[in-house]
Amino acid sequence: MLPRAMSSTPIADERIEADTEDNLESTTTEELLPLFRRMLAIRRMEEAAAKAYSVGKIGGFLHLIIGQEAVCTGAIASLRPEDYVIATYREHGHIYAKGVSSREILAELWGKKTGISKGLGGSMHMFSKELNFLGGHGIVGGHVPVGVGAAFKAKYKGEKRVSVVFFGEGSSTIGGFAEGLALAALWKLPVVFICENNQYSMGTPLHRSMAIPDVSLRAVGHGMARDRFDGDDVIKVKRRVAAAVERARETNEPTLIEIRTYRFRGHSMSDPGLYRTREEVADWKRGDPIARAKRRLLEELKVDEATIKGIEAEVKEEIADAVRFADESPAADEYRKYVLKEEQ
Ligand SMILES: Cc1ncc(C[n+]2csc(CCOP(=O)(O)OP(=O)(O)O)c2C)c(N)n1
Repeated sequence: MLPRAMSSTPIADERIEADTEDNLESTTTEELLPLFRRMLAIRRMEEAAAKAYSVGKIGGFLHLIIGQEAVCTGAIASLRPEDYVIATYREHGHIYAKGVSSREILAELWGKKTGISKGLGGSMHMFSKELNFLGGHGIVGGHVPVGVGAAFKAKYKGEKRVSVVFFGEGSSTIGGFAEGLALAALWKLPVVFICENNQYSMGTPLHRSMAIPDVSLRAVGHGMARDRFDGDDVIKVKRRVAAAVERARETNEPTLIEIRTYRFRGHSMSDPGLYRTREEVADWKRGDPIARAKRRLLEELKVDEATIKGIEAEVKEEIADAVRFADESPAADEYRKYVLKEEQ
């Protein structure tokens, strides 16, 4: 048997340079301000959800994306409304970035009739046919071929639509991921695979589940374009994903992108996160994508404090209103029957 070190021989494929350097993309206030607002709304919405969960307003599982907001916000900002997005159970930010309101998202979490899946899907199963959001999936990696299927349909019908598939690094060791990549490359489908590498699959770090902990290298065996970079700058995410989206739209070439990020909270609400140190978490928090965008707005783009404060107040009100809406909406009938055990 080969010694371990020999099996990780560097693999040459530099069609697209892998990059973890801190090279900021230039931007404007007009571009960054709305993205800052969107990221902040996602964070405040999920903080409201965590609070509601702790007092029993939300049942089942709840996986938050706090810390990772720049990935879904930047990536989805590079899309057209007709493009498809499919994601995992950590999808509240993705569906918000696709255009579903915080009211409909929180109402769904609360199990209310007014939720985006009529209160029947809950945290892991949010869908929007109108906005081309294909879920919300609880089976790790199982949704990857579904996203590839959407791209197949788009190409078959000559629609010039792109399908963007989000997944965690844990998906990249799953059969559906391998099959999805293989078919997308073979059939030249307009897909962008986005791995949100938040360093842990539940409590397992990547190097304990993959011999080569560089997810983007999985593209090489399929002759597929790839990219790899840090996901704390929303503008960088938007630009780099936009390049892959354009390639998919114009040439039907798929791309695998690995974006390095970090979740500040546990895997789900029941995870105390004992597998990582406080120092590690604190270190990643220094790269908080929202604080970073705010600093860029204030220091580099010279946006005045009052404008930022105005946006923060607006977001606070949006989420307070969404919480009120969710509180006051009627429970889904099935929820009342099976969970609350009410007589109908
Ligand atoms: C096929 C399958 N196996 C196991 C699980 C249990 N499970 C739920 S989330 C998770 C970790 C996935 O980690 P990753 O893909 O990195 O995504 P993250 O949660 O970090 O966003 C596991 C193993 C599952 N839902 N589906």
